[in-house]
Amino acid sequence: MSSVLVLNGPNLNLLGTRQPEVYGSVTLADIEGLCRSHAAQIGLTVETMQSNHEGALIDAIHAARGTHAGLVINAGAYTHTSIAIMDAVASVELPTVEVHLSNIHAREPFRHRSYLASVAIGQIAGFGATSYTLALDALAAHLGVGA
Ligand code: CA2
Repeated sequence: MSSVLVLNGPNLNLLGTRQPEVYGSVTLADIEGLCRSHAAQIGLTVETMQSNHEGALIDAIHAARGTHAGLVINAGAYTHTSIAIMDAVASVELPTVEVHLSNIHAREPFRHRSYLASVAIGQIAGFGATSYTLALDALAAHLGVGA
């Protein structure tokens, strides 16, 4: 069965504890559980990882090569700043879906730029936790899993 790495970046460990008006009330554990159960329904397995550290995220992306068939990444604020994460995604040559809970294009201008977008197969933003299940669906379709 194809395995997907679901990576979450800085501050996403705080989900459900602060700013519910922006990010909703679901916790990261809720999202990871949702990803696991949805993946099982569509013929994928999921591994999850969260870090507040850019280098740790890059190490996880490098380690995904040869282990996972694709990536789902919410890089948090690193989305808008990190050429290093963009380069890591490009280097592993794994199909990657960029996800965001909020609609980054309807927020402050500095959130409109995504360095990841140019190396991802696509971006899903604005659907809360559902962004993640939509990303898994898109990756499954791209991989031809469950077709
Ligand atoms: O909408 C998203 O998923 C974001 O990636 C979330 C990032 C933000 O910097 C991006 O522009 C869009 C921030 C995650 C911070 O999460 C928090 C959760 C609860 C309390 C505080 C921060």
